[in-house]
Amino acid sequence: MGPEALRVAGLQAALESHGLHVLDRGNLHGPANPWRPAVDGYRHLDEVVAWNRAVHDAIYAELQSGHLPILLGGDHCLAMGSISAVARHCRAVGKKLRVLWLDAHADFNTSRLTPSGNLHGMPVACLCGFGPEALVHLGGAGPALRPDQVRQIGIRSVDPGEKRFVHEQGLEVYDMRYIDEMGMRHTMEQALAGLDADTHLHVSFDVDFLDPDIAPGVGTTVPGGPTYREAQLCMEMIADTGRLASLDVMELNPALDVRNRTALLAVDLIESLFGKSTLMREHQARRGGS
Ligand code: EXY
Ligand code: MN
Ligand code: MN
Ligand code: MN
Repeated sequence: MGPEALRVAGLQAALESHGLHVLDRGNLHGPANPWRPAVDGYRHLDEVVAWNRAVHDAIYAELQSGHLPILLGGDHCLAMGSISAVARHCRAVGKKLRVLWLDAHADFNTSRLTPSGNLHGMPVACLCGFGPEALVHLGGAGPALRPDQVRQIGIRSVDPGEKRFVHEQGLEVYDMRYIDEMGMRHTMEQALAGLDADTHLHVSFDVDFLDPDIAPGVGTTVPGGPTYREAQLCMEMIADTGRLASLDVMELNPALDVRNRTALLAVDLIESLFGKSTLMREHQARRGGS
């Protein structure tokens, strides 16, 4: 239902209003959610593998056509499919890859560490090589990512074993305490440092990154997230780099939303990610405004 809510909230028209050409490829298809308990530490592994293969193939095809793919979700486990396709594409064209993971959660659990068995708590670990074979090798031999390619922003809910593993693997995490103390501007300057013309920037935006007061339409709300203005600045600073080359918008659940408010906010933020404020600044400059 997440992708449909984003369509109803006007995502395509919003992007087109900024001069972008948008192709809606429709929904991907895969097995239904069986709602079964975990087996060997994973819930619904076969279904998650099938869906991620479909996502991988769709995203890889768009990248090969020279497009900027936007994956609408849906469960954040699907970022395994999109990012493994992005990593495969970067290897093929000789680009560096940087992944910004905007989320309340680190999503760095393994089958041994997970408290739930839910694979949406494990995609970053799987992408870094810590997970079942079928998910680790979605985009070919070897893991899609090294931990030093990832920057996590907005984190405020990490399980105890997961926390130890995040530190052990040296992930660069800008948690809410860091954002509170240093501000979003400094945080984004750090997270975006070192990008150059040869860098493909992928943003994986879990909508639960946002404070639940402004974004109630997600399954796993965690209080104390970025405010509307902090989230806007985050998106605007990403847009200013000019390096955004692929995007996931995940975990939106309209059944938990209030009058599609979270979907409308997500569209607003995606517009900023594609340079809405930059365009407004240029417009003001052309008119001689301040
Ligand atoms: N860390 C918890 C778990 O692994 O079960 C919660 C994960 C929630 C993940 C949400 C989608 O970002
Ligand atoms: Mn989920
Ligand atoms: Mn997530
Ligand atoms: Mn999350």
